[in-house]
Amino acid sequence: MSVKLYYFDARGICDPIRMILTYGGIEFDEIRAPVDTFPPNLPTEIKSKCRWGQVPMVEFDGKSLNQSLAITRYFAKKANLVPQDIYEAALCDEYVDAVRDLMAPWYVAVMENDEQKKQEKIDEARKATKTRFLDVFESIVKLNDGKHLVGKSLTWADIYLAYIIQHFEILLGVNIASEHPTLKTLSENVLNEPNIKKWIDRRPKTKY
Ligand SMILES: N[C@@H](CCC(=O)N[C@@H](CS)C(=O)NCC(=O)O)C(=O)O
Repeated sequence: MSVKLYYFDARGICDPIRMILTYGGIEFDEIRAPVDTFPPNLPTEIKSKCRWGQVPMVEFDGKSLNQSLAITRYFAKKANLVPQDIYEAALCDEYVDAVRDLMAPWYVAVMENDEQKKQEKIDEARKATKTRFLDVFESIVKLNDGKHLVGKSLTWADIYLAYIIQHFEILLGVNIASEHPTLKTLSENVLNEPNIKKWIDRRPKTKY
């Protein structure tokens, strides 16, 4: 399988795809558009290839796939990171959707350029996400096996959550799971999984 992955020169919503491809031993080539502004502009030659005018997009076997979660889930299936049981698979979908909802207030802080206001936005994001998302995720993992969100082995939902915790730590210098020891451990375990670590060690060091 030869995979061509289009995105910006950034981690963004694409790095979980790269982590899962590496975890699954699926080789991929990347087309990385430059990030000169934030938010960045997608060059027309890439935009025109994408069904919805946005990246990430992948091409393989003469086909293309768009929308980050569809792509992430597709390669997660290939890499055996989606449970066979359809309820457990749907729980993974639910948790990934919740991680995406959790991201919104943190991105407000990322977009703020004034340092004092950024700190206020970080505090607001902490308040907005603590009880609604992070406490809930913490108790889901505790009530499960203490190590995973779903079942007893790694799924793409664990990878998504761990990735987002790390992403905002890099972007904002804050550990969004600092008050959630179980999530902190889950995240460290996922990011230290040897094949996932392989990607983290080799990925370009980008701001976003
Ligand atoms: N729902 C889409 C959102 C994709 C998206 O927002 N892509 C941004 C980069 S993170 C993009 O292509 N921006 C350039 C543009 O819209 O021209 C997904 O999850 O893939």
